Amino acid sequence: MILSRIIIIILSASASFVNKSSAQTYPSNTDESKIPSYTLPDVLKMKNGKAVKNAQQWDAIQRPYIYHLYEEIQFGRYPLKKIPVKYRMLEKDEHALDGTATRKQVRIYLHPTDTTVYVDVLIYLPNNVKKAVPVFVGYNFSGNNEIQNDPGIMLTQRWVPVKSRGAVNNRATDSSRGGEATQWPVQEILSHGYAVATAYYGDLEPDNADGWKTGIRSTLKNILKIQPEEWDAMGAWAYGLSRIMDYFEKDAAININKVALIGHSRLGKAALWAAASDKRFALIVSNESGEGGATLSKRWYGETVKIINQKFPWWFAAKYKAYGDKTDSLPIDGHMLLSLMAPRPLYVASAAGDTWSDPKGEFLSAKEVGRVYALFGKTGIEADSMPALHQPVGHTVRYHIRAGKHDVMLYDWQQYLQFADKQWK
Ligand code: GTR
Repeated sequence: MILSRIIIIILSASASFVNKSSAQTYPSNTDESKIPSYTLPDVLKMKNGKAVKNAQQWDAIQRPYIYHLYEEIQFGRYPLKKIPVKYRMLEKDEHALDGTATRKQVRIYLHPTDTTVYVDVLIYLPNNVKKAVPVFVGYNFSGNNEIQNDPGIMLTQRWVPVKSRGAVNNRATDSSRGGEATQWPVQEILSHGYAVATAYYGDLEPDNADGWKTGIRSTLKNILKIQPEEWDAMGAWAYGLSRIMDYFEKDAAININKVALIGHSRLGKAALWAAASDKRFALIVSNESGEGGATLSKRWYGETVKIINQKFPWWFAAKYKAYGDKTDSLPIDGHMLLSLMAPRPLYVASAAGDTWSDPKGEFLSAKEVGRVYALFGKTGIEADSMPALHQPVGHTVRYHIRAGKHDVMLYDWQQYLQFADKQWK
């Protein structure tokens, strides 16, 4: 026991003296001075070696090329087969939240006959707006009941992570209500004249190693004609967002041209992949999506490709794992995932206490993607260096870093809402 502790101490001490050439195998780094130099793939360099000249070339050649790299290496195939939209209004209350909102709970069926395959969407619409409203949609981590302490919200019946508030034996209970409420300032969103919609990502696939067995990668494999191993949990979660979008198209209360997609952390990665795959999402918010999301994998800081694949092997495509020890040869990086959002308004946000996501990597990635937005006559981030805390920068691509830990806070939402106002009002 003591001996093994000594060995661990020696190992970790020697790891901090790692030299640059072996840096790729080193678990993680939070020291700027130790970052080896790295080269990002040029997002505008086409397969034939020539530079993309204009938006047409981007749309016709480079964007599909980069998208396919993502399918092949990181997220797997995105099923495109159209399925008929079937849904049921489970509940509707026009006097929710002290009469300020209409609450809808809609079950969207994903399988033509198996009614156990569904995603439940909770929507709050502002009662003081009489026309179709823009909506902010995003997944929650532990069930719709977590986003508000509203007894009218139905408790999720699905498996939830053990750490979710109030969970007993991986099931939500009444004391789970409002567990994520600070991440969802519903009244603030409604006050801008926007609706807010959310669903539990576990409706698509439980976030654990065996999740694929009961999630849509199994239940829909014959319908979508795709084998579970051809995609991954991130793909399943992203796919669910597209189906929610299908539902919005049927809901006259929603302005279908103004659907903003938001995702935090792992759900930020899934949101980016959904928006890359589905251009109907008009505005995208990456809240601390980090490794495998907005940040740069080639920049050796915080979480690494190796660590994320070791901890969460079900999240990404098999091929991604092969790059754990050689991010130098990865043909993609975070700025290229962000490039798939162009020319749609994009907000990337970090938190100073979230070194795991590498805030500077997220900034550099968001800055770099401005080159793609420029093809469309849009301006990204002009600032050359990281802005100070609480000083958002950028135009069609915007970025901020706030004080505090890995989280979604009111400050973040206030920036996103102002950003949407600027784009849409
Ligand atoms: C971490 C993971 C991050 C991020 C985070 C989260 O454990 O390493 O990439 O996704 O989880 O989702 O909270």
